[in-house]
Amino acid sequence: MRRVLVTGFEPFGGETTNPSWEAVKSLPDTIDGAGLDLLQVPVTFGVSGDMVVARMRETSPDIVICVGQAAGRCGITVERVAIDIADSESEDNAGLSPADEPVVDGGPAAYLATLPIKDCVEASRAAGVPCSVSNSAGTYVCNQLMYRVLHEQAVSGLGVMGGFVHVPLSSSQALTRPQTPSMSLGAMRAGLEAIVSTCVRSC
Ligand code: PCA
Repeated sequence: MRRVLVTGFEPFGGETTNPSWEAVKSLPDTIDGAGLDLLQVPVTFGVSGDMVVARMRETSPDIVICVGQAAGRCGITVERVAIDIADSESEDNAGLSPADEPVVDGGPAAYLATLPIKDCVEASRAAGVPCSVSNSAGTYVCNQLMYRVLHEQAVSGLGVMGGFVHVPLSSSQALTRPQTPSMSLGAMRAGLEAIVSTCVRSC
């Protein structure tokens, strides 16, 4: 049985929920015969990467898909690349705000997602959920986590696919922010399910 590790984040930046975890925790136990392991991680540089890498070493998932919130984006976005930079003026949940630091000392400048990103986008669209490729996961905690996952897969040789998916704010987060793009948790879940299914079928 294929194993898929899917992660979501705790709330940050003054929000009381994070739609990445709300959507991830609603995924089924299995998709297309693959077993899902769902993990919530903190919005902290270092610790979030350490937690996911530890889980990968424990359970050897074939596929790792990390999910995070990207306020301001209109649809689901499948990230193409993670860069070896941690840089943020806003603090993470532990009060860290690194400037121009490497995610992994001496690591390559970037890793490309090993998920079939275009097929994932098409699958989400076919499920009726707006989705596109993003060419930057930023330089905050999400980029750091994507980089750590791809670095671990590259150096350990374990696992087949890794990548990162950003979701917009949920409709409930945007209720009083009418100018802010949002999506229902049900649509996010449907898009993520289509993405996981695509990865499992091409693994
Ligand atoms: N989004 C942030 C970190 C946690 C999350 O959900 C990001 O895009 O870096």
